[in-house]
Amino acid sequence: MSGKGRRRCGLGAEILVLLVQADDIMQLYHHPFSLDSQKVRLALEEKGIDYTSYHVNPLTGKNMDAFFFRKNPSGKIPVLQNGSHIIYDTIEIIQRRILTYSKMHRYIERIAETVSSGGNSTTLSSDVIEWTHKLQEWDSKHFTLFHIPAKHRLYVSKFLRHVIIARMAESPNLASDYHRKLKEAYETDDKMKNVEVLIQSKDHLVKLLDELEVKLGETSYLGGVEFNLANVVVIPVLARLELLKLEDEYINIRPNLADYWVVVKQRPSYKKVIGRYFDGWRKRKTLLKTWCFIRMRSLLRKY
Ligand SMILES: N[C@@H](CCC(=O)N[C@@H](CS)C(=O)NCC(=O)O)C(=O)O
Repeated sequence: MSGKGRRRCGLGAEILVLLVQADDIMQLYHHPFSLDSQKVRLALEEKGIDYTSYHVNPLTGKNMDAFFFRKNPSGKIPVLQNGSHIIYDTIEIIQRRILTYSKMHRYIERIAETVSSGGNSTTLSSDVIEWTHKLQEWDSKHFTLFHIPAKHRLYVSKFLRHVIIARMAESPNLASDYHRKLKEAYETDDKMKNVEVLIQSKDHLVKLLDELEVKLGETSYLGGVEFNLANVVVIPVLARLELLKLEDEYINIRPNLADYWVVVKQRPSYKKVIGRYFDGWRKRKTLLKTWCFIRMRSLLRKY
């Protein structure tokens, strides 16, 4: 689903919505560029959970808009809103939603045997919890930034600083949050000068991938012989490596991981959440759209 819009879901989730949600459908603020957004969307797609989708592009500074900042003063995505309840911790979003869904699914199964969820597990396995935490600890942000040409990285970072200052002027009541964000932007620029940050992030990644390689030698998917939700936190990491053209260095040298990557890319959830933006020629189109926006706004000084 692109932009704003509501997705129809399978029979299981639809009955779930009718039974459970007399209140609002969840709203997800996310973007295809964001690794954590991809994790959450893959989980929602795999479980057939209905939600309203809003794109918030962090590269064009949309996450700095006051309406979004009021929801999440860290300006980070994804953010899940259910009525007045706002969750912005990725682990909590995945685990909380899965738990709620699974619990309700068991309830529905008791009263209507015909309902099927499209998933294979109704309990949250220890693999999901373990790997969600493990991969969440990996510093994907600095790793990604280190692999973007400095010229482009600095251009975007300067643009974003202007955006923060412009939004701060419009909403002085949020000044302290915007100040924190500005400080964070300068700190990120400083970290890019420290190669030790890259080395640490690389070492951490290699350790995780080595561990995955062993696990995938035991079962076809992480955590079992069938696809389960532990895998939704792995897929975006592999997609990020491919996007950065690092698949030979990190994926293809590990045979089990390479086979796994070919298989999971066939899943409809992958195609919907990642493939439609980044596979083949689409990658160029997706990146170019954002790049042109930033260039134009910078040239016109319209932040
Ligand atoms: N709240 C999240 C953090 C999510 C996060 O770091 N999001 C990134 C994209 S994957 C983001 O929004 N970056 C934009 C920014 O920091 O301005 C968590 O659970 O750790």
